[in-house]
Amino acid sequence: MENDSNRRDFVKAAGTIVVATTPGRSPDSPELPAEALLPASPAAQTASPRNFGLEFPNGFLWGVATASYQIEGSPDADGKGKSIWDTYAHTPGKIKNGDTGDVAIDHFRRYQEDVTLIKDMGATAYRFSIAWPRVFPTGAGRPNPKGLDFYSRLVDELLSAGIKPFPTLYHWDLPQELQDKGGWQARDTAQAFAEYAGYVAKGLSDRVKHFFTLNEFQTFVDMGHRGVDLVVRGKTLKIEFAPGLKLEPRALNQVAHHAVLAHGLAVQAIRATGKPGTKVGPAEVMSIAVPVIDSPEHVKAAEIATRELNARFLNVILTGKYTGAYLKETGKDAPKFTDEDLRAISSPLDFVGVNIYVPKMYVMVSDQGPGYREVPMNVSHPKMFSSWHTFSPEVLYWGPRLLHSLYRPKEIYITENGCAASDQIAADGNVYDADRVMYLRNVMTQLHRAIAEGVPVKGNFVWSALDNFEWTDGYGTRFGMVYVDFKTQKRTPKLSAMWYREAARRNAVV
Ligand code: PNW
Repeated sequence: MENDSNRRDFVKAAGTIVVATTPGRSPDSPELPAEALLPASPAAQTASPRNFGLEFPNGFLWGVATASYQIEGSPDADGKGKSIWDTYAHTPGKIKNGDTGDVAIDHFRRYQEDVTLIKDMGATAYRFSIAWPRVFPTGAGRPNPKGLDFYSRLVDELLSAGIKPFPTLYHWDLPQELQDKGGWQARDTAQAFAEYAGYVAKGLSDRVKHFFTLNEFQTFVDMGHRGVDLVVRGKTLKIEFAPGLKLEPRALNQVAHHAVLAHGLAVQAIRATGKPGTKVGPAEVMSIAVPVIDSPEHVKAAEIATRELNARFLNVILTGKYTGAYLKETGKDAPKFTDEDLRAISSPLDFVGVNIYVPKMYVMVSDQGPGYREVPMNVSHPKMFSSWHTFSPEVLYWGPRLLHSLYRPKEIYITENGCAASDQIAADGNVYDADRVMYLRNVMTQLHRAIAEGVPVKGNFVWSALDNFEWTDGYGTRFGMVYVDFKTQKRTPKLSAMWYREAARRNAVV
C-alpha cells in the first residue's frame, strides 16, 4: 500500500507521465496502477514555476548519450564482425567480474522501447554510436548494408519521436581484422575509417544532419595503447582499455597522429558523400586547466596550459599545427607527418563536441617556464562514485569558456557529462539518485554561466541515457538516468530522469 503511494508521489513529482517498461511490454500496457499515470492536475501545470534566470537559449538541445558496445549486445547479428572490445572483454582478467558486452542491455533488439524511454525523459537529441564492424565486418572492403539498416531504423524511430539523431562514428569498437593488420598503428586504418564514414553519411544524411567523428581520442589512444596512471585523492589508478597494448612513446605518438588523421579524412569523406548541409565535428574529451582565480593573469595561464594539454588532439584539429612544445618534448619520438596530413586534420568543422567530466589540473600564473604552474589538488577534493571522477562542476564553465577563447569554434556541443551512482531499487520500486540530481544541477548551472557570457554551446548530452557496460568496470558502475536490471532487462526511470524531463520542459536548471 505504502509502496504504491510512494510510487505515485514519485511519478507526480515530474508532473508528467512516466512509464516503467518491461521487456515485451509496450508503454500503453504499463504495470503501474492507472491512477499513477494521470498527469498532474491542469492547475498544477498552469501554476508555472519561475526559472529565476537559469533559462537556456531557445533551441538549446537537451540530449542523452550512449555507445554501441556499451548497450547493443547481439554481437553476431546480421553479419556483424568482431571488434577489439569483443576480443578484449573475452580476455580473462580484463573486465571486473568477467563481464562482457555480449548481451549488454539488449538495445539492438529493444531499441524501440529505449527510444520511448529517451522521449519520456524529455530528451530532444540523442547521441549514439555506430559499430564500425556492423557496417564493415572486416573494417574495409565490402560493406554490409544489413548492418547499416539497424541504424537507419533507429534514426526513423528517433525522428518519429521528435528526437534529433547525433551519431558518433567511432566509440572505440575497431573491427578486429583491422587490429590484426596493425590497428591504429597503421596509417591504412585512417583511410579505412574515412571510407566507412563516407558510406554511413551517404546512407543516413537524408535524415541525419549531425555526425561526430571519433569519441575521446585521448582515452582510446592512451588507455588502449599504453595504459594510464591517474592520481586521484593521492592514490594511483591504472586504467587500460582495448586493445590493451603497451607501446613505446614513438609508436604511441604515431597512433595519436593516425587518430586525428582519421578524423580529418572522415570530415572530407562526409562532405563528399553527405547531403548538402550535413554537419560534422569531433567528440573529444577536453583536458581542462582550471585557473585558481578568475583574473586575467591566471586565465592566461589556464589558456596556455589547456592549449598544451590538448596538443595532440583538439589543438592540432583546430589549428592545423602541432605545438612547438609538443614537438620539442617528443624530439626523436615525434610522429611522422606531412603538411598534407595537417591540412586534412584541420579540415573546417561545423562544431566541436567535447566530453567534460573532470579538470586535468588547477593552475596559477608563473613567471617560470611555460607561464603556468600546476596547483596540487587536495586529497580531500570531492569525488563522484567512479574511481577517477573528481567532482569539479566548474569544468562545465571553464571548459567551454577556454575552448571559445582559444579557438572560437562556430558551435560547441557538450557531448558527454554525467556521473555514476550507487543506484538501487528502493522498497517502493523507485531509484532515488539524488546525488546525480545534485550533480546535474551543478554542472548545468555552470554551463548556463558560460552560455550567458556568450559561449555558443548549442546542446548538452548526459552520459548516459540508460545504465550500461562501463568498460573495464563492467556492469557494476551505473551512469544511466534509467536503471536497468541486467538480469531481466527491466528498465526503471530514476529520479534524475524526472529531473531532466522537467529541466528540458522548462529549458532551465530546475
Ligand atoms: C567516457 N577516465 O569514458 C566514454 O566516452 C564513455 O563511453 C564512458 O562510459 C563514460 O565516459 C563514463 O566513463 C571515460 O578514466 C573513461 O577519466 C574513462 C575516463 C573518462 C571518461
